[in-house]
Amino acid sequence: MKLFFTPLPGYSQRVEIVAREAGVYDRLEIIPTNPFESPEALVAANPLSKVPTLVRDDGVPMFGGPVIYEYLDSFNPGPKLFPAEPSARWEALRIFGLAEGMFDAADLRVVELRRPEGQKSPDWIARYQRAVDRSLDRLNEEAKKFSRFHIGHVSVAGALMWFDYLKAAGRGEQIPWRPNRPVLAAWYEQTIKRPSFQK
Ligand SMILES: N[C@@H](CCC(=O)N[C@@H](CS)C(=O)NCC(=O)O)C(=O)O
Repeated sequence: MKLFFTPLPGYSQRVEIVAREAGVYDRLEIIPTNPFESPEALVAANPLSKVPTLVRDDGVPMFGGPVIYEYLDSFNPGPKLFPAEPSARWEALRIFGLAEGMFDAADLRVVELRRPEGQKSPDWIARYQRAVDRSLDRLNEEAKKFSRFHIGHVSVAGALMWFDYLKAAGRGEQIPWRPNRPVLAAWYEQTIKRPSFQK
């Protein structure tokens, strides 16, 4: 399987985590790609020119993180990240929806911050920032009830990992998510001990 992947942590890192949880990481051929340059091979596979994009062994492209995660999870011999039992599934998808939306808002904020001076929109940067902050507050509440590991948790922890990376990168793009969110912070410290995150 070919994975169009940006070498910078972000969307693609969560694909790696799901692939490791499902035991199929070694089957991925990783193609470092900058989606903003719309390279021919990416656009041929995905007209959206976005990463992540996965091309299956039979040549069929899968568009976007959520579909790729569920496809990779279908190979998972153990407990699935996408549970089959309806109430567990809805709970996982509910958290997944919030975390993916938070990630998208954080990504768009960084994209906006990296635009040339004069083209940046302070209003949009502030709007994305507020969406991220509210989502973090909600996730701190939701984390009180987090139990069996599922796809929503991959998405939440993957986002927090990326926020830590932004801080370490020191480009002024950091999202200080820990203050006043002790439940989320404690859950995160436990979660990243999983081998799929450590690698
Ligand atoms: N939620 C989607 C969003 C994908 C996404 O927006 N990826 C960004 C990563 S920076 C991208 O490829 N942007 C390029 C563009 O929007 O042209 C997913 O997980 O697939």
